[in-house]
Amino acid sequence: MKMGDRTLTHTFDLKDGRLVVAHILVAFIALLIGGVAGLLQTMVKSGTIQLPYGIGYYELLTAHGVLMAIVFTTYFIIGFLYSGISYTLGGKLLPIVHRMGWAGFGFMTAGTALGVAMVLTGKASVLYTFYAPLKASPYFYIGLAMLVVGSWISGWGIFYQYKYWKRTHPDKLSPLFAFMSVVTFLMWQIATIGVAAEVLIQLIPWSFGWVETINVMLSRTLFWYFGHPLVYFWLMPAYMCWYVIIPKIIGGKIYSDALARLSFILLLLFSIPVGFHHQLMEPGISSFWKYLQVVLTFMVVVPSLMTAFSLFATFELQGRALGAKGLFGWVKMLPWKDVRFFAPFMGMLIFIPAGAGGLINASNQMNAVVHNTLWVTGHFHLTVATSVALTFFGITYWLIPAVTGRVLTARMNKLGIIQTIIWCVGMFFMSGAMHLVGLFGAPRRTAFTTYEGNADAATWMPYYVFMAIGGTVLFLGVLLMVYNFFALLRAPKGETEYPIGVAMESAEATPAYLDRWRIWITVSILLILFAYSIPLMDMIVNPAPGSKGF
Ligand code: HAS
Ligand code: HEM
Ligand code: CU
Repeated sequence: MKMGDRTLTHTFDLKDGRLVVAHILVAFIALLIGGVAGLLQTMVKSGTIQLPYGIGYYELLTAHGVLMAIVFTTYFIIGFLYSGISYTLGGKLLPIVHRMGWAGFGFMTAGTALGVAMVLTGKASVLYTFYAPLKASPYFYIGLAMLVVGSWISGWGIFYQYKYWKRTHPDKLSPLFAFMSVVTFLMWQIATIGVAAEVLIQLIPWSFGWVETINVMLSRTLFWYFGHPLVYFWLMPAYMCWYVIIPKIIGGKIYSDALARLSFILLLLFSIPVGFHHQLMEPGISSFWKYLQVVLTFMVVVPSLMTAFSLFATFELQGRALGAKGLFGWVKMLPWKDVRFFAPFMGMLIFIPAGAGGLINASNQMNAVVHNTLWVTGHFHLTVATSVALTFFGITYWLIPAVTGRVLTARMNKLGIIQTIIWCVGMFFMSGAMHLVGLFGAPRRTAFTTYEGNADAATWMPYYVFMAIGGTVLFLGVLLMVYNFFALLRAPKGETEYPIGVAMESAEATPAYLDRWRIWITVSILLILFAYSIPLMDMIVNPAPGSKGF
């Protein structure tokens, strides 16, 4: 069959399926090991246990952050996006793209193995944010660089398949899933330049001892130039599921293809020039540039509000089409017993308080209250560890069967529902306690301490206990999810649909300018230059005294 001839109801190419499964497999192994570390952290913090064999708390915390926030997410994302690219852009990957997918996987996996080995042997206890002056073995940074290069190769594969499809379908609107994948990886491509520069120019020479000191301010700034878009790199694939997959699963339609594309373009434009909202409490950046980036931060909230709006619209219209009455009657019509809907939906619901917390963080004065407290840890266990993670879990239940030629059984569906509930309950306790105790000033990134009997610190203890209870429940959730993944790999053979939604309006309703990549890339780069050029130059030309490593 010629590529491009297939309609959107074909079965999945099983050879591409193996590439997808390889990525998801690594993701769930990372989730398992990261989950063990997370559980131990809550135990240590509450004084329940002490770490054996001289394992340091920061070794553990680095392993947790790296495995969860970098390895679990990146592998899942690439696996998911490759599956959708294969399915929607011609029904299978071009041979060269298939090879690029495996090459990216190989690079990333070699880099991950090296980096994680350094962390687990205590040679890289520098936390998942790894900026100076904390110093790791150079091999940790080399591992990171390989991970990033591997992700680039995979991203280029996506661009290649997209370009080929456009060339062979000159007058057609590209599939929404593919469009969104391209935006996600364009954003990733631009954002990772910052971290690549930090690792190659600063961290590697310094950790090898070729230079004695390092410009800490610059290293933090380059990191956060990358670090904020990193969180959107996690979020955008979850949004892809919400926009493209969920409407199909509930039997409805995508509210607006044009709105979905516009929100992704806005994410591309505004998710990068905002890193300073992680550095609001730092000296060395003048208040004007902080202010500017906070304004841009509030701009990047707009596409999330657009997303909330169009999801509500899809749900309500579908509910009413099924005969729902009254203001909220449509809520009852949603397929609550289908884990493919239920898990991502709980992610959406929890994204409301999660995002609200983000708005609090981004407000300068309130940032002074919450910065470096457990409040922030609470914030991102709702965003990435719940909204994003639950959406990824929800995807797994149809993705694995679809790409391996199997079916989701009623029993697995039920286990999935149970897993989702466990996760929400565990996170309610853990993240809830983190938010509260953070407001009382309890710092993040600390092991157990009584602060020499300090009376205020003593009042934090009960919250730490709730964190440990929540952490234990969550760990059960991790175990069940990993079990579910392996069980799905051995589910009964059969056919599972790859659920791609269709839009309510016709393709002509999507304006062509949304596809003008050159314009969007140019605007994105201009915004970045605007927000970063002067403060960066200032850091390079007038550096603070260089720092040795710690
Ligand atoms: Fe954040 C720190 C600000 C979103 C992750 N964030 C972090 C860190 C992480 C993280 C990992 O300005 C810590 C980094 C570290 O280790 O130091 N964040 C924001 C803002 C947003 C935001 C303004 N963050 C995220 C997302 C993340 C994430 C998404 C991961 C996936 N964050 C900050 C700031 C800091 C920060 C400061 C630094 C703090 C400090 O001092 O260190 C916004 O993008 C949020 C916008 C979202 C909304 C919600 C829209 C709601 C939707 C759901 C619709 C639901 C439906 C269902 C339809 C406004 C889309 C309803 C149906 C019914 C029936 C009810
Ligand atoms: C940090 C527990 C799942 C990402 C932490 C901390 C705890 C914790 C207690 C804070 C430690 C401190 O500041 O001293 C858990 C438990 C989990 C879990 C029990 C489930 C079993 C996840 C998931 C993700 C995640 C699924 C992301 C996908 C992070 C990150 C940090 C963190 C990025 C920050 C590390 C740092 O400050 O360097 N986790 N977590 N966690 N967690 Fe989790
Ligand atoms: Cu941010």
